[in-house]
Amino acid sequence: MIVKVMESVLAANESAALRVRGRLAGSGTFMVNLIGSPGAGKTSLLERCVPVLSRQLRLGIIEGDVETIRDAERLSGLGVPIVAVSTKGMCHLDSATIDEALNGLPADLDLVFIENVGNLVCPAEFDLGEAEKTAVVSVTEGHDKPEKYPLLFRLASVVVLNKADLAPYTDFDGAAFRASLSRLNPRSELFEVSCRAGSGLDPWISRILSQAAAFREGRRTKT
Ligand SMILES: Nc1nc2c(ncn2[C@@H]2O[C@H](COP(=O)(O)OP(=O)(O)O)[C@@H](O)[C@H]2O)c(=O)[nH]1
Ligand SMILES: [Mg+2]
Repeated sequence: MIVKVMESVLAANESAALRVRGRLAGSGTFMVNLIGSPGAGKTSLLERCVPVLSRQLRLGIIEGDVETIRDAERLSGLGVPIVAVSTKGMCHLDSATIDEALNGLPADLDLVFIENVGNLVCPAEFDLGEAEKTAVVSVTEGHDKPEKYPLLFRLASVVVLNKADLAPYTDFDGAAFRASLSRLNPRSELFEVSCRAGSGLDPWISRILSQAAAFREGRRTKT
């Protein structure tokens, strides 16, 4: 019975995700779903990169949070449109919510970032109609996270490994992390960064720029 309920929730989510995907294909808007634990650095990544990306792209942000709109407030000085979604306790965003949130953003954007609710499990299960999922993890969480939360790492085209500045103070095993990642998803691209130091971000920014441009031109090859 519980399985049936879950199936119908996911089926409803899938139909709204199709609607969102069609809508974004029509406007040529590349949408990236950032998924990671609370504290991994999702908002910090946006704080660092949005000022650079918004020089070249028309950009919007959908900020998901369980209770507050603090992250949206943190980003409000960046000069890009933001829709804050408070899920009121729900541990993930769903596609119907994203469809509605997109109504609050300009229709002709090149790029939309979603900061999903901090969680490595449920957000991976819900397709939001995004072009790609990006897992944001940090060295302080431990190198075993891909093995423990495999769905996210199987689905994420991109993994951002943050807090490289703290690596010397942890027992994070980069080789073990990379081995798990390539076993779960050999095609995923890994970017090792420090949002604190501002290091390692340029390759990620360049990739977003080229993917957004290719998406807009409709010639992005499916991964
Ligand atoms: N040392 C260090 N701290 C970071 C880095 N990136 C983010 N933080 C800190 O980690 C905490 C959580 O970051 P936040 O962006 O709010 O994470 P979110 O919950 O995933 O959005 C904040 O105190 C940040 O200042 C980093 O690269 N290095
Ligand atoms: Mg955040």
